Amino acid sequence: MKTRITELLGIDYPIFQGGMAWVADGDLAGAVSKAGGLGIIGGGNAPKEVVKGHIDRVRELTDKPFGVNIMLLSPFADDIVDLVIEEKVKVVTTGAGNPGKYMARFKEAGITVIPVIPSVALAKRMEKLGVDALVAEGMEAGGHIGKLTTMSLVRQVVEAVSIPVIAAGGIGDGHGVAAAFMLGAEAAQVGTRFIVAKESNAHPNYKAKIIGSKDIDTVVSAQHFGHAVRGLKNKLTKRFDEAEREAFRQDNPDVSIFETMGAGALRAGVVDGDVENGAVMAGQIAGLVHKEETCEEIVRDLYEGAREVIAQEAKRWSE
Ligand code: TUI
Repeated sequence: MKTRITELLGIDYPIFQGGMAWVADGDLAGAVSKAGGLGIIGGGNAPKEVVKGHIDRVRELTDKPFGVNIMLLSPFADDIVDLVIEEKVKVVTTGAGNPGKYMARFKEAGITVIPVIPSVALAKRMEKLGVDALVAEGMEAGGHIGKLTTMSLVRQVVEAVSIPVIAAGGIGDGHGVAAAFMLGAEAAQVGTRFIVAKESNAHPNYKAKIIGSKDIDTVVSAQHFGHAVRGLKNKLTKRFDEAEREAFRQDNPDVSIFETMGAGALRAGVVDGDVENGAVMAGQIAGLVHKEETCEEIVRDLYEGAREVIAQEAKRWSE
């Protein structure tokens, strides 16, 4: 099957693996790309040398296309932009901001640019800037999120732009992928399910917490004073909730707490496996993620699952 996205990128399946900070390293991205999806290295807050190591690792694992996600709030964002150009990375996704100031350099380098956007306004601005496609990410997603749900956002973005759209947020199996296509998306991005992949180096405690979670176990922290972030409930999110309630009571709240409380928390959760005091980012679909599987099994299940659902429904609707 072909979409503008599979054609643009030269991938076998219309499946992206989200570029998750600390989780999406060379091993994970390489395994997803090898399986025929688009593996994406999560730049996160990592310095250039670390991301370079991930790029080298993907290239050891496969010759297939892969991407790098540049997290625009990172102090190293400029360096990662230099790196993807030096390394001739073909695909870049961006998150947590507007990549406008880098566009001329990306285009000059022939890079396919795919910003993640949380609203129609930003989608239109990005299309005018000349980006190649958009990931429309709903607030079901884990990590830093906007305000709209995937259902509402994807449909409105597809209607508002002519470039292809990849749906993200709340997609964890073939049904979700099929739903994304029903909204007009031409690929789906999946994060949470890949955290528990066999090739994922996320700490076993983190994987176990996702596998053991149910639909209502995620919360959004720092919604009102910092950057809204979705993750599994734990001691850290309780402390965030308390700080937020306290900040609401004050006329001039000290919001720096929301930056300091986050610093290092993601590493603690993902790498050290401190799933109580660390950040355990995950999307609302975590309750659907039941077991550890290889990236090949996950990509295949997402694709074949969607095929089956779409074929069944096509039959039903044509009768
Ligand atoms: O970026 C993500 N997810 C993330 S980034 C991240 S690291 C982090 N940790 C704590 C606080 C902040 C970041 C963890 N998860 N997803 C893509 C995404 N991009 N979601 C929302 C956005 C976004 C938000 C605002 C994109 C553009 C934007 O533009 C604002 C503007 O400048 O107009």
